[in-house]
Amino acid sequence: MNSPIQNAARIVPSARQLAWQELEFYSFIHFGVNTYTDKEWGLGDEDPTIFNPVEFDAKQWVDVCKSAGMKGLILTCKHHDGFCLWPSAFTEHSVKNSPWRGGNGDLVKEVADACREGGIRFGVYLSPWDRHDQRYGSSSYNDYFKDQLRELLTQYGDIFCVWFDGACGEGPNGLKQVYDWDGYYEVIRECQPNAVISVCGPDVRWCGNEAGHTRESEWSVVPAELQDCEKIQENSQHVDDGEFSKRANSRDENLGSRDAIAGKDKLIWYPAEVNTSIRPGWFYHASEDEQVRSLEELLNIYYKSVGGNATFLLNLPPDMRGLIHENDARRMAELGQTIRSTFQHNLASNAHASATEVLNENHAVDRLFDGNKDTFWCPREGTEHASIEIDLKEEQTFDTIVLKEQVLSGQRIEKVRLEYLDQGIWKPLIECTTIGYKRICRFTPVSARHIRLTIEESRWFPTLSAFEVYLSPRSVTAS
Ligand code: FUL
Repeated sequence: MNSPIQNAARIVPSARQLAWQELEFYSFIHFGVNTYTDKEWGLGDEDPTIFNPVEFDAKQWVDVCKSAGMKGLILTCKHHDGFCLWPSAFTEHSVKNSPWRGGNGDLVKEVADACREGGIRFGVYLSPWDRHDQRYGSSSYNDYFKDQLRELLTQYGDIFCVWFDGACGEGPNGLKQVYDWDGYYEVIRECQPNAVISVCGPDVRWCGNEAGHTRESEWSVVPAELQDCEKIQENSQHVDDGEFSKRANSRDENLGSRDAIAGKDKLIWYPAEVNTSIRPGWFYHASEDEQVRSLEELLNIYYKSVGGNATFLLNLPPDMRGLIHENDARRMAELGQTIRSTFQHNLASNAHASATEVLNENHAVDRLFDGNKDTFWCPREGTEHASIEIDLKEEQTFDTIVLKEQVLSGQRIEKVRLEYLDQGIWKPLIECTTIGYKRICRFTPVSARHIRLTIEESRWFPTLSAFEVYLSPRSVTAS
């Protein structure tokens, strides 16, 4: 019989979860009537004629995303105000009654096409909370919502993600809606089986805050109860019936440790996404033009999310022209430039290594350096501790080490220690906890030829598919 920990170690991602995780970094685009009213939440009574992005250029959005190294884009096709960025056949409250493109435009299509042409993935945000539609609060609203999902999921090519927010406030008639989540999921699985359903969905977990904070130990294997829609906002307009407070909640700090999973009936693969905005608001406000997050802040969030076994969903709100503002665009280009130059040259690509134990030839330790995500080193089943000595073949200066588990086999590593050899003495470099899909370890630059990785705790037996060593440009400039 397997132990509970062994069972946890055997839980693996679905193909759609793995494909999503590999995107690592992608954008959120909040755009709609709020862009023109300077609001964060529209009331639903906005006149569609206010929507007129005269300089709208989907290619500019995609180019900005690509300059930062993003591999996807998620568009707010409909936010809480109910205004649709595509000419839905099921409502008049959409671009078709705006002056934009003479009422003949389809913004979702232009963005989806630009993503495809630019080689990035396209995803949709569709707010279940609708402050405009009169059907809200009745079962016919659920039908309306499913009809809209079908439109979005059948007319715009491949969709990588459907992003659901749990907001459930009152509609124009003062009623609240009982959402038919299972019915929504069915439509998505039917129309876009490869798309992940995020946040209020079964595939991708909300990290628990909108500020860009990440956990030190991010587990993708967590109690199944987290899968329930539990994005409860502090705002009084959102419902919190207290039901969720008794159970594991995506805001909890400790979700996947041995303690956190002990005694839980069912565990699942449910990886985290970190979502935040480049500015204080989700929608564009001219008053925030000087509050674009600094390069330092964004890099930090990037390293802690993408480099902390999560993905990074960064919101870039286009302005009234329909363009991503110059300040945001400039910051994205700087961010991309820094990330690209940091990870350009892996100083361990020709390294040699030895491990305390190797399962067999297929899992030899040189698998760490072959650049192939599907090959991996591992010791024998049941070996929870191991250490690997890496010889870079010559002394190198570095400040960043990337570690990757082979998550197709599960997430198992709980604690590792990195050291470097300095004149015959092993000196501490850094310690960290979980690794999962990717852990980016950063430290003050050191010069060394030998590095030692000690896996101090793991579940069942660890796997590692990559060990990469880099020097970031900041350290180059500083030295
Ligand atoms: C929240 C919404 O209420 C915000 O307006 C925004 O869309 C954010 C991503 O999710 O719940």
